[in-house]
Amino acid sequence: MLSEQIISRLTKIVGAERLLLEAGELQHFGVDRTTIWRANPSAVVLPGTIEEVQQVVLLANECNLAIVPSGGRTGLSGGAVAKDGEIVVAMDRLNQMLDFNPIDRCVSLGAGVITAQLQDFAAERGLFYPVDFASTGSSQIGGNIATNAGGINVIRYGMTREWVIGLKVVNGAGEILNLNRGLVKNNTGYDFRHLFIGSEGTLGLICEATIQLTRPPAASTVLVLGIDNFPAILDVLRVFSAEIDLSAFEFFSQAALDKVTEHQGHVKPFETRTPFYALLEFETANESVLESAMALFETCVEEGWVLDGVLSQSLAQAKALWKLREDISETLWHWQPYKNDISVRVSRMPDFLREVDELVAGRYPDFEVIWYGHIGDGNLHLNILRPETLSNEEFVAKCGSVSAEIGQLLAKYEGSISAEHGVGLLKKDYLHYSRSPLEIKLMREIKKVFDPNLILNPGKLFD
Ligand code: 2HG
Ligand code: ZN
Repeated sequence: MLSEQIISRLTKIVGAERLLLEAGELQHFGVDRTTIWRANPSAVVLPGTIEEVQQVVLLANECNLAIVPSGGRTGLSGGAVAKDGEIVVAMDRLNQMLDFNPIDRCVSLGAGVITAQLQDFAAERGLFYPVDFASTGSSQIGGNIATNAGGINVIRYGMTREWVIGLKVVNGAGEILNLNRGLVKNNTGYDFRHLFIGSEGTLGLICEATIQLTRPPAASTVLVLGIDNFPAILDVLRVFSAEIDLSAFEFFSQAALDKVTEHQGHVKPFETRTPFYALLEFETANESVLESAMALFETCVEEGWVLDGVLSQSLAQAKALWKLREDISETLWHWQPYKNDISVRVSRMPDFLREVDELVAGRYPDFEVIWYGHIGDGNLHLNILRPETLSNEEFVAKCGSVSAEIGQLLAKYEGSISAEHGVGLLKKDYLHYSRSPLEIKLMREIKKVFDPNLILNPGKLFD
């Protein structure tokens, strides 16, 4: 509970209508997509300017209040969960396009702009914002930057980090930093912008960003292949990427396809059932790319890697094929899945996957594990479905042990416990499998530089 005095000071900063205290509103703004923690913020504020954000942070420092920054709350690691009476600072009102420059091909915008809005804004000007993933309809740019969001085009365009050329943030001390100011080249010492990208709201609140846009791709074709075994997926990746610039190379298991076709009513790509499926996308500006793709498909069939396949003949078909992959995450919410988002170097994936499979099958035989992910960049989404016999608490506890064992394997394979979703609350206990004690110590010290009173998103990333 906040004191009357703090409530009145917050009201002065943002106005009575922008200070939310009702139980329903607290519930709404206090969680992300995770279902493990209960929302329990003490208040939600909706600032309308960077100066208002600054005032809230200064007040929090003065009165020792914790802040949870909040974007579209589509996160999957609990990074935006407010469970301990924190003040949620929601960026929804910082949702303006501020400046567009066609020569620099960049746009400055408020952190609360929805990702799809930015994509549309770019398209309307003959440009392209390439970071794309299933929740672009509700995720906000500020949250994407705070988690360095990845998605389905990373092999071609990189992660969010690649597209941020300027940032305005309020750090934990309540100071405003205007970082990099839209420059492409700027070698003037430490680039703080990159420290804030992916910092999960632990160093500052991202209020504005300048985003680089690019030329739109030519029309694309989607190819879905039925694959005989996991190592064969990598053979397919190798031969295709040797000849064609792929914009996506995704994979999913037969179990994932079954769930998505049964629950969403999507049509199967073809009748043959295969253990794994790969989805490839590439630009087809000219016929020769299609000819190469067909020839490569035949090679893959001859080698015995690929058992069946379908090539999109229209934009509508390409979109329908994408849905088989993109709707998996949404479909699996039905089972309250425990999510792992891990990466290893692509070349190590078959051995790693075999070891994880053996581990889960041997030690947790009642768990159904659904595999899918962005195989082209080494990122696997391993979703464990909750068996009906286990309560959510029992299930989460058991999955924690699985994560620790997978963490040990990741350490052996020099992989990452979080490829793209971030650490948040969900993975902080496993951070040490990917980062050395020295690195974690230095991260804590860096946090203190930007957030000396440790008021920003406490308990996220590390304790
Ligand atoms: C995806 O690639 C998203 O579909 C979500 O990153 C993954 O829900 C997941 O585990
Ligand atoms: Zn993903």
